[in-house]
Amino acid sequence: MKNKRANHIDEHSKNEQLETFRTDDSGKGMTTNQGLKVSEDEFSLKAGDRGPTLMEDFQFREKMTHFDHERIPERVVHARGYAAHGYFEAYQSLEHLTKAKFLSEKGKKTPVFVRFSTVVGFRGSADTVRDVRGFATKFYTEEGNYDLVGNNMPIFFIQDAIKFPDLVHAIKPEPHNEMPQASAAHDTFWDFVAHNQETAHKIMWAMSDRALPRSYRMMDGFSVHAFRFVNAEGKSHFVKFTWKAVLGVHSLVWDETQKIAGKDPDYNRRDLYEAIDRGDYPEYELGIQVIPEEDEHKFDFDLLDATKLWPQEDVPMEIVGKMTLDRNVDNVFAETEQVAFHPGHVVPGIDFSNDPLLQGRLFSYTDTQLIRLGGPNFHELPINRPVCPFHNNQRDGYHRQTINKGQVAYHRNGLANGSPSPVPEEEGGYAHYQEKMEGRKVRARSGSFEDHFSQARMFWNSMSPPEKQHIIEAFSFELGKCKEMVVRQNAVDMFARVDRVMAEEIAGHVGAQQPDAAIEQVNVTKSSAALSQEKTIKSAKTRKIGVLIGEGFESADVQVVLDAIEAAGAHYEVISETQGKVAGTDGKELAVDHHFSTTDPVIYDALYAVGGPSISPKFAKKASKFLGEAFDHFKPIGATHEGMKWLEAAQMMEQPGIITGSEMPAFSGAFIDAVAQHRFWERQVE
Ligand code: HDE
Repeated sequence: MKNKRANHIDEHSKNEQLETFRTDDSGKGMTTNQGLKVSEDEFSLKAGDRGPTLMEDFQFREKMTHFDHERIPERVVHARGYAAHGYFEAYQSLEHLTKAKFLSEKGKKTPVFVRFSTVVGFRGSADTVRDVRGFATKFYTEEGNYDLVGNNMPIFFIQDAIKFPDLVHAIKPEPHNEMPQASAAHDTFWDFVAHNQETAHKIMWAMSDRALPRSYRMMDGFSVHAFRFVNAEGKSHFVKFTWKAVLGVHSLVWDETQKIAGKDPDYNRRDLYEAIDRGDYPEYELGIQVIPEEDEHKFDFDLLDATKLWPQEDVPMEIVGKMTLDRNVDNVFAETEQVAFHPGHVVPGIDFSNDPLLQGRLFSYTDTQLIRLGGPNFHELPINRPVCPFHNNQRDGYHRQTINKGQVAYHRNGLANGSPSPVPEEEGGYAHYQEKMEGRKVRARSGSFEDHFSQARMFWNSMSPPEKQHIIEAFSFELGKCKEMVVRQNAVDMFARVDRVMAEEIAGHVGAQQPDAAIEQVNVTKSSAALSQEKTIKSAKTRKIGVLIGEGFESADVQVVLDAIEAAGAHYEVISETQGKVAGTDGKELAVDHHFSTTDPVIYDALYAVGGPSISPKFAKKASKFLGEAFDHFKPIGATHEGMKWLEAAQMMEQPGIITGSEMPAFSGAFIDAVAQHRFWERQVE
């Protein structure tokens, strides 16, 4: 126990390590990269003030050369990402399952760095596109870095890594015209889907609301693959990991996401940055699902098949810790862009399964860092350095920073007394789990990987009616964007195996034939409660409310509502005709955050319409437009005073999620409750 404490790494240790690399230029004199003081930085060195620039201008050359080399290749997938620092705290010891020290002690804290991302879009693409989200966590443990490189959906498109380049080529913009950006809604992707039907389950998720997260703070993360836990006795269990967002899982609506992509393409990164900045630290609990090795074949799916999840009804989830993200990066390039994740970065007690998708990833991630980060020393970059010491005989290469002392750089040696020397397993050396292997060398798929539709149907069965409707609308959009009718038809026929009625409706929307009567819908009645977002955690905490307000508002009432918003942990922005200040009945002023054109209803979770006695017709028109859009996106709307008149005129009263009234605090309480509900799907929207 004592020994463990001695090794304890608290959440500040990574921060302290990074501190040596951070630099603050404010108040400093300017120098070149060689430390030479610079006396002038606006003009290049010329022969005469109207003459040609001189070759000897080393200052110009250094500055321009550095600029010319400022870009590195973007990630081939997950190019657009955003990250934050934080820590993980174990709720209990998992020593009975794993040797991993960061999971060995209740209350133990480990620093982490998490990068969220979209998959398909280029680095400058919009945040709110329909896509899977990356959720990659680097734990800086005392035994070395452990990377949990997951997604916000628990399964994947394909079963074998050798198909990954095909999948990505199909979904990326088409090569002949480089369109469309950050979207699966085109022919090559759906052609790939229909010809690779193992994609069925993942497509159901990708067409669902999970692909449109309201916030990185409001989505779960999944390891996707089965890994192994190995304990000190050498006993192995299969394990899947899940990050459960403490704020619950919430999504935007499709129309809204497209508008946000124009109004604020940085929507999700801004949300994360601002939340951390104001102390609303995102939190995720870590869930594990564990299957003893001897039960490997007891399920109606193969544990090694990454297109299958482990239903919680069959394999319960245990919550074992919590991650808190409490610090924004100081520099996006140095940290977020240069971080290098790898599912093969493991610690003793965590090992791999034979999932053929995972096995292929174990090759790909180092390879990709070599091209992206320009050489084999990317582990020395500040963000990638382990917090524990590292020693081996690797030397040289691009951008080497370590200055290794001594003449010896080989193992086994006598001149350096055999050091650095391998560490025995009992002393923490990593030893691979000794799985018994047998079989023929084959290029083949196991028969146990061949059921592509049962879990796709289970997912459909688990959806609430509005969620099902969203899936149908998503398919109709995506297939409707395909130019080739054969591509639409093949997809319709494929998904008739998941649900015939669903496929028929989609066919109707996209002008395809009804699926052939011979196509059989898979016979599965099972559902799993955890798959629907309907019953997720609901809270007004951290929600953003737009307050539409004009001169002469009822100060006392408005203050009650604003106080209630803050008391609920939510936030508001004041929107009025002009920026500056707006004054209420008692002369009290509110600072105006936005006039109508610097913001948009799609940016808010809810609107509170107050108005004012002397607002202009233009104000009323704009406010009504805001309310109409929020209404169409099923958002909570609260209205008091003049605000109610706008709702009356637009015939929006008496609908679910529309809260009106002038009695305080009855109104403010009901409004906050509505904000917590997120959306009112039962609302009648034309
Ligand atoms: Fe990745 N993936 N991937 N992936 N992946 C990359 O590595 C790859 C897969 C995931 O924020 C790349 O550094 C293959 C599944 C995340 O930096 C690359 C296969 C899951 C991130 C790569 C997969 C993921 C990546 C590109 C099929 C969820 C972003 C840049 C066998 C469990 C990490 C990079 C970050 C990034 C390869 C499938 C998650 C090319 C070959 C399944 C979150 O190496």
